[in-house]
Amino acid sequence: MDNDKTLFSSLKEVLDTFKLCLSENKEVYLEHYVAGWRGLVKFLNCLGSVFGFISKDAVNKIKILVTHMEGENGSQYVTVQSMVKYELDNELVDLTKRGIHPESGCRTLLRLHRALRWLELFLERLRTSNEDGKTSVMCSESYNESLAQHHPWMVRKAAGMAFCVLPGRPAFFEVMNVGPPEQVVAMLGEALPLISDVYQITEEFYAQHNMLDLP
Ligand code: 1Q0
Repeated sequence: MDNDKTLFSSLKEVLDTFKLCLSENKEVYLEHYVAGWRGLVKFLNCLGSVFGFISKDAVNKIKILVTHMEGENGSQYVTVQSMVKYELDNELVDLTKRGIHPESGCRTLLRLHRALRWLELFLERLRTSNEDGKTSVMCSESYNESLAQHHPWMVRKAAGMAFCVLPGRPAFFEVMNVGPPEQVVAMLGEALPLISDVYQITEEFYAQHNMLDLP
């Protein structure tokens, strides 16, 4: 996957993947969740090598989840809900401090889940911004409201520096390859409620199981 240099054709396709995440009874399919993140990482890679440390971490987390999904207990890793139940029932999660399960599916997914909140906040700002809106400001505000609260000082600092070199809104819209700005805004308006649903459902499920602070 590290060597996957194929460019995605449009951000719409990536965001559409998140639509596929929800089953009829509101479970979150890991396969599509992971596919969505893969697509986002490709997008991130298009923005330049300063984001390499972010994309590396995301790729690493995706790989951990895929290893579980393709492993001998893969049938337990179909949805977020089945994964959580399986890992909790079999004591495969470090609940209070880091221990013998540093790569549990639950703690790994939680990191991506928190990043999904950043994505939701960022895309919402992008959607409602005007032509001269600053992507670096939108990005850091969204980060401060979400992921930053879980990151140590060094990571926050490095992230802040990377945000400064984000391209402006017009260049961003272009890389998204969705069409003219009105179309981007419309696409975001359609995609965001679904991303938000996936986020909320995961959040509530993790909360019910007291797992929002996994080490
Ligand atoms: C567009 C700019 C992208 C900015 C992404 C914001 C996220 C910043 C995160 C910085 C984290 C970096 C490195 C490592 C962090 C880990 O310590 C942390 C915790 O893990 P652990 O194992 O140490 O407990 N990891 C995380 O918090 C996971 C972070 C995953 C970030 C995944 C970001 C993938 C980004 C996709 C970009 C999508 C852009 C789409 C926008 C489209 C709009 C045009």
